Amino acid sequence: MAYETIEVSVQGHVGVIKLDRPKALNALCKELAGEVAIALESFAADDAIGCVVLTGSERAFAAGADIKEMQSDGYIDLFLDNRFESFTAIERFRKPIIAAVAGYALGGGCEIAMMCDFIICADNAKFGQPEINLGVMPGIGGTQRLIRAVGKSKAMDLCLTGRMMDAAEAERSGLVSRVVAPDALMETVMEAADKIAAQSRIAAMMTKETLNIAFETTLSQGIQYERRLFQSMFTTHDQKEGMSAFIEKRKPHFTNK
Ligand code: DAK
Repeated sequence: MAYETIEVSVQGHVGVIKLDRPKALNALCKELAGEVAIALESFAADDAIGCVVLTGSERAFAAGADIKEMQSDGYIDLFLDNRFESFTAIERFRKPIIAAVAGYALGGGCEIAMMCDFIICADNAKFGQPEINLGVMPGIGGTQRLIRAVGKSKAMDLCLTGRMMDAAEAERSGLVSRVVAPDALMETVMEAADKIAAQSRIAAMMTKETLNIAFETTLSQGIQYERRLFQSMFTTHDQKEGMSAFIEKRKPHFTNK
């Protein structure tokens, strides 16, 4: 498939999606949203892929939704094409997905980074939900995900003032898992992605699913869910292989069975 707004590649067992609209700082347009969903669909169907990385350029992960594309739209335009619904492909993606963020991750850019399982960023990263400066508000889950990630006070501060926060503040507040130098970003992220892709696919996918369920359930329901999935893992070859390999002092060879 020839993509216009993203670059898609495979490195080992890792699928990489690079947002690629440099002249607009990777602003998210309708075409880009559709292409990201198509790329994710193909990685979901590809048994060789164990982890995906979503990234942008060194200057911008994505500076938000494309303001020029939507400025003249009305309610009916957004309603009829259900604008950006296709980004839910990121939250529905069942294999692990990491956001590698350098530069601006603003508005919709911050929102799609937060849809990923975790964010590793460069020390030049700037996060924010500046929609209020445009007379609107976050609309791809930003209000809901940011408050869960960083708590009420900082989420309110960011969404109501529209200010940006730097990488150090993002790490302090728990939005990102690690901050590295810009030229070390992809190496660090690919190392994490390779590690994840080499795990038992079943264990990785069940672990992701179980962590995510914490946002949807009570503590006791979540713990029960975890216990049941944990027990179910003892039906897999990968559990036998992982534990045998430990006892035999060798590396496990997982077969995703
Ligand atoms: N959209 C379109 N073009 C953008 C853009 C954007 N979000 N951000 C930057 N660009 C373009 C600029 O217009 C400029 O283009 P030219 O003038 O060269 O043609 C080029 O990228 C370089 O930008 P700057 O010249 O402004 O570069 P600076 O380094 O001076 O500033 C900046 C970088 C990131 C601080 C600045 O560009 C900026 O403030 N950008 C806008 C950030 C922003 O407000 N983001 C939030 C967008 S609103 C929806 C749900 C959600 C949404 C929409 C719909 N539905 C459910 C329907 C989401 C909304 C948003 O994300």
